[in-house]
Amino acid sequence: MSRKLPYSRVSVVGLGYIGLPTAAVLAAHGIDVIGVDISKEAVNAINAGRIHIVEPGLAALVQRAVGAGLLRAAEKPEAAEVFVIAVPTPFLQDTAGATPTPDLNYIRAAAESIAPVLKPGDLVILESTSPVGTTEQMSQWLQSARGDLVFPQRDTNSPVDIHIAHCPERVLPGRVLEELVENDRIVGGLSAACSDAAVAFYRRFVRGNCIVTDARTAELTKLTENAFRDTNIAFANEMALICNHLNIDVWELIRLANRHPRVDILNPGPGVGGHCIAVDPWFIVSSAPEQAQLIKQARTVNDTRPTYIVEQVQRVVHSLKNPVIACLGLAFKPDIDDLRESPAMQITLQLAKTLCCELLAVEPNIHCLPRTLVELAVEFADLDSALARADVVVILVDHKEFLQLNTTHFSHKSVIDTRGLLPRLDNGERGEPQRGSRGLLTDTV
Ligand code: SAJ
Repeated sequence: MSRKLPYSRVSVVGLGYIGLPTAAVLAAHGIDVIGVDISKEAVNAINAGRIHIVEPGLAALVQRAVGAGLLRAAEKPEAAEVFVIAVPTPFLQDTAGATPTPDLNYIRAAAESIAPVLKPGDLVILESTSPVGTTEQMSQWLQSARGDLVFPQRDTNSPVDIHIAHCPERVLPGRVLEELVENDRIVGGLSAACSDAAVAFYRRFVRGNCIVTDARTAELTKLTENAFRDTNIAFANEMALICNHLNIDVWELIRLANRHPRVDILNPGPGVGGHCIAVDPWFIVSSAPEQAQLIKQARTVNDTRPTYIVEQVQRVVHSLKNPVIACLGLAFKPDIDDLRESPAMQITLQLAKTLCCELLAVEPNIHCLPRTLVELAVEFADLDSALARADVVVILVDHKEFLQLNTTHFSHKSVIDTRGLLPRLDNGERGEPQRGSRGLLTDTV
């Protein structure tokens, strides 16, 4: 007689860039999944087998899962054995200059929405990136909503009705489906039994290791990973500033320094975008403001980068008569459609507001421009026509379409290359950035 596998019915709360791929991967492993989202449009799209975000391979996976009857979306939670919470944790900045603080309202709303359908034996996993202490806080919110059930509290191993763990998502947009399965998982239960329950769940679809710790350490681990990357990008961006001041090619400098066996400098760019690396370090700063000096300074270096790029473009434009400017890329990184917290968007917006010239925007991953740009008379252009018309080209994202160009496409134009794309074209490098390949045009930043 076949034995039912543990956790065969899972609810994923929040069907965004993490929740939807997670739901689809679970369904692909034969698990019955109910996805929950407050957006009616997202729910309707998913139930029709379509997706509302761009992620390689996801459309086909969702279509198959919905077709097989293993994935269904709803606006309200239903009973399940596991609840995976994958809702946003943005930050709030009350006044300019103040340290941003985490906004836990989405987590609270998600917890309160699942509370009525919880039953003894269920497992609740918080995957949203969270400041230290959030998982305990979530357990308290659940306890307040369901006085009839026993939820775990910090540092106690007494029997509970519901198991709770924090298992931060750590997947890279653009490689989500692969990383969801292959990456190691940090599993931080509120007790040893909570961790065991969460490990049993992840083992159903994760090929990487499941490494157990407590919830607070799991929370800080995720924040640390993103703060580490932010600080390293800030170092590269600061080197770009120093090189510009000393008239040295930063790409060549980094390529040379990286030949040292213990040096691995990241790439400078137009700033750090997305809703993770530009946000999560603030969760550390707000919880330990006196101690987190370097992390805070790195945030400032990266946050000031878009303004610096705008100033570079303005300098070039002011020496020309009625130039046409083309901004290549609006997304926060290559080959995705995500414009949230994108420095490329921020730069294009600032240019549109401050320059009185024709401004073209090229973004191969979207179908139309965001309204904010349309209202400022920015024109949505395809790559060929933008390159044919532009006098000034601002390279903001190294999308695969731009890597297919060659340097002759840019001849007789002023180019502000924030991604070190031109040297890669000249060397015939179409893939990942070769850190620090030599810059060619004098107008590049
Ligand atoms: N960037 C640079 N220079 C670089 C690398 C990146 O300027 O050398 C910029 C990118 O252009 C982008 C930003 O940084 O604007 C962030 O991009 P990313 O690719 O570094 O990271 P994310 O935000 O897409 O995903 C990160 C990942 N974290 C780490 O690599 C430590 C991912 O594993 C996390 O799951 C994700 O944050 C998240 O959800 O927290």
